[in-house]
Amino acid sequence: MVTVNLDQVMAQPVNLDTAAFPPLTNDLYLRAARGEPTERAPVWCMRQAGRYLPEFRAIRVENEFFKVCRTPALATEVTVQPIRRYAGLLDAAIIFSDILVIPQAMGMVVQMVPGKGPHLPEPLRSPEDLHRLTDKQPGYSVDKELDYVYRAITNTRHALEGQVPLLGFVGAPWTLMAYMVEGGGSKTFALAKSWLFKHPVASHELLTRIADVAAEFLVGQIRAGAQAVQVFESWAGELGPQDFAAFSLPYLARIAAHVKAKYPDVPMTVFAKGAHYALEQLAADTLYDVISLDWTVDPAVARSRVDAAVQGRRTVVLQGNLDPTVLFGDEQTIRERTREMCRAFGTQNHIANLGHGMMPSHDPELLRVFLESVHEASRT
Ligand code: 1CP
Repeated sequence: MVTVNLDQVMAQPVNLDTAAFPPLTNDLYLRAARGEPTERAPVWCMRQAGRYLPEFRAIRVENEFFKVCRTPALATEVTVQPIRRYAGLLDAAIIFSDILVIPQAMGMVVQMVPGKGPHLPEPLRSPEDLHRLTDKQPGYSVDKELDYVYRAITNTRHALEGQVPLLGFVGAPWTLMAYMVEGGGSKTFALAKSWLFKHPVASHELLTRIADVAAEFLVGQIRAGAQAVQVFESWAGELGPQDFAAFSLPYLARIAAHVKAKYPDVPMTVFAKGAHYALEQLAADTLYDVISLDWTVDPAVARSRVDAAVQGRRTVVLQGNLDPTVLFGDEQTIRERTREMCRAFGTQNHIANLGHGMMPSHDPELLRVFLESVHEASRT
């Protein structure tokens, strides 16, 4: 039985004090992300706060998606829900928000359509539409537009009571451009990709502007209390190597350079889903501490390619990468596949995760099996 007392959630006092956060009692994720030795691999899951959890759905019944994002008490509650349910098993929390808060903060209308996902009713149809974006208007402030995310982060840091670190995140420029041009998800990305070839100059302008908003936003999230950050390039795999090198990699690198100049010690992760061909460039040509892998990449192969690319100049940590659909299998299969995954990564310089996010039809108790299996399998 799931009971969520909304009145009680809303009655929680909001704490926006960034000067004194509770001390962190589990720093496994942060140590692993910095390439320090760990007694086992930390574990968390992309989309761990979400629709597969009945306690999340109970909140959503009465609250529109972006209202949850904009109300610190609600965003905090859904961020903490998986930490509470899987007590002692998760090693990080990720702030409840969405990658599409950036297009919104640049003046676009974004709706979350139940059962369908994001819908942008007035997409960018041609380069002239760039004038509609607000980020170059006088007095524009990323921090003002996205202050509600900062408030949610600060409040959540207090509510977590130091149990696990809190991650911030942004969508990467190409992925956000794809939504802004397509007006939503897409099977072929024909509109967004045609921009790259028809309007390369305008595409680069748009990607640069998104990258600069994203970088500022990550800096603000860290200032508000995020202890590590992840950049989601979910549609990297729609680009081949040549176009990834031109339209994704430089902007991923730009974001990391900007954030690292201000916060060199805050771990940064890049998840370029489908860009297996670019592992060497991500390792050698960007400042991300952690490269997150989808399940199509063999962990041992990834490890050796990344090590060869950096040649001992720095440690690159790998995150991932169990196929999320393995969680549709039985317990024994999940245990075996998780053990094999942990063995393939080795016990060090690895953050265990799925190769992509949790899905609405996943059974929460089978996620528990995955988390327990990582704890058992990755102990040194
Ligand atoms: O009705 C609902 O409640 C909407 C479901 C939902 C949720 C729970 C959406 C709509 N977004 C989120 C939260 C979310 N999105 C988080 C929160 C924290 C967590 O991970 O637990 C995060 C990190 C995201 C990031 C996100 N949103 C990505 C990148 C990660 C990925 O999965 O590749 C992407 C691509 C989105 C877009 C988006 N938002 C929502 C949906 C259903 C989608 C995908 C739609 C599509 O396939 O185009």
